[in-house]
Amino acid sequence: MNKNPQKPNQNSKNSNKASIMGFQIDPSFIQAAEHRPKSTISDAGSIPLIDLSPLLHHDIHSDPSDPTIPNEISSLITAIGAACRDWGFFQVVNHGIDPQLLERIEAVAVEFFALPAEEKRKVKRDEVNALGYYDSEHTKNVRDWKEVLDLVIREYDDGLLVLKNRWPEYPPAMRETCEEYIAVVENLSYKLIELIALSLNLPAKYLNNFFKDSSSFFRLNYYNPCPTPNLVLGVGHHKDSVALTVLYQDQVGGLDVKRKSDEGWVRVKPIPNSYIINVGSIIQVWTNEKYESVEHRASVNSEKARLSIPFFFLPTFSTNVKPLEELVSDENPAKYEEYNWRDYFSSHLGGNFKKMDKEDIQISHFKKTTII
Ligand SMILES: O=C(O)CCC(=O)C(=O)O
Repeated sequence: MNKNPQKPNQNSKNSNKASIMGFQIDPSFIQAAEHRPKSTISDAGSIPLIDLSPLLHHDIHSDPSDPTIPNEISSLITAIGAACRDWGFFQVVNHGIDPQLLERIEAVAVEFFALPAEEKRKVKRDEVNALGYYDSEHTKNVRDWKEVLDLVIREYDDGLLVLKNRWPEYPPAMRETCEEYIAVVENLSYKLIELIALSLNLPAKYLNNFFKDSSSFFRLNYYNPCPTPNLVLGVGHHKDSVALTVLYQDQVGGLDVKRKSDEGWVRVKPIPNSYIINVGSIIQVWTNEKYESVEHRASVNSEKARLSIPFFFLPTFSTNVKPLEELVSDENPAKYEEYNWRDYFSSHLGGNFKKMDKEDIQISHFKKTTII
């Protein structure tokens, strides 16, 4: 890991730096007092840990009421259902992805972010095509203390929304390693979505069709050390608007999750070769809130750079997202109006690109009002 990396580009001519605790910090990074992270955040009582090793020995049966489902798989389905309901987050081990591939993807990512700023800017995101390198992303209108490289698994261009990968020339192994990685992490995402479908008493492959020609994307997040970690966030508090996030992180730690039971922040303890899975807003709508998308954020620290690699598992852009018929009833009517995934996704891009005067569109905007 590069121990002396460059800061997010706060040296640009436009930045008005303020002296904070003796450090020159661009004020656009500074979080409002109520969102600043405490330095004492604990990893005790954190998200459930689930062992996926039963999947290494058994297939996933398609019918949730099939009496021949092995006990180990039934227990796994129950554990995943409980984690989605109670936490919206869980951590998995024994997922079957080769640890050497994880080492290789970490290595190319670290090598890329250690390149000189001019080299990284050769693949910089712009207002037309939202993919590539970026160091000024905003979450809820506050700048994140991070650099990213965004890529999609399937390029897209409908004239208004353009998503074309910008592959860096260096490190030379970047493209091949990412493509190899994407294939296996997508496969893991399918297994997880099948277990989630079974936990909802739906056939295992019930949700799979939504992901045919998926709009899934893949991000490398790099958080440089920060002299004032109590004032900024690597990624501000947010909920993922995706179906499922499948995140790999290095051993530094910094992902904080808002615990549903008491709304307290807890740190996710890094476990070697594990993944952190969270339910996004699309699953929240599909399940009519049985499973909810939960707030999380990335804290930074003053000593070590941190790398995280989320894979955002997303439906095809033409999907109209609405509560699944099987999960609504007279007693539990649909809580959301239908929305189009492409339009929703596209409306978010501007807000991530720069500071805006208004908040991004959220699924709460599609929530039906209850008349009593
Ligand atoms: O780096 C992390 O652990 C969290 C990243 C995240 O929430 C995001 O990229 O949306």
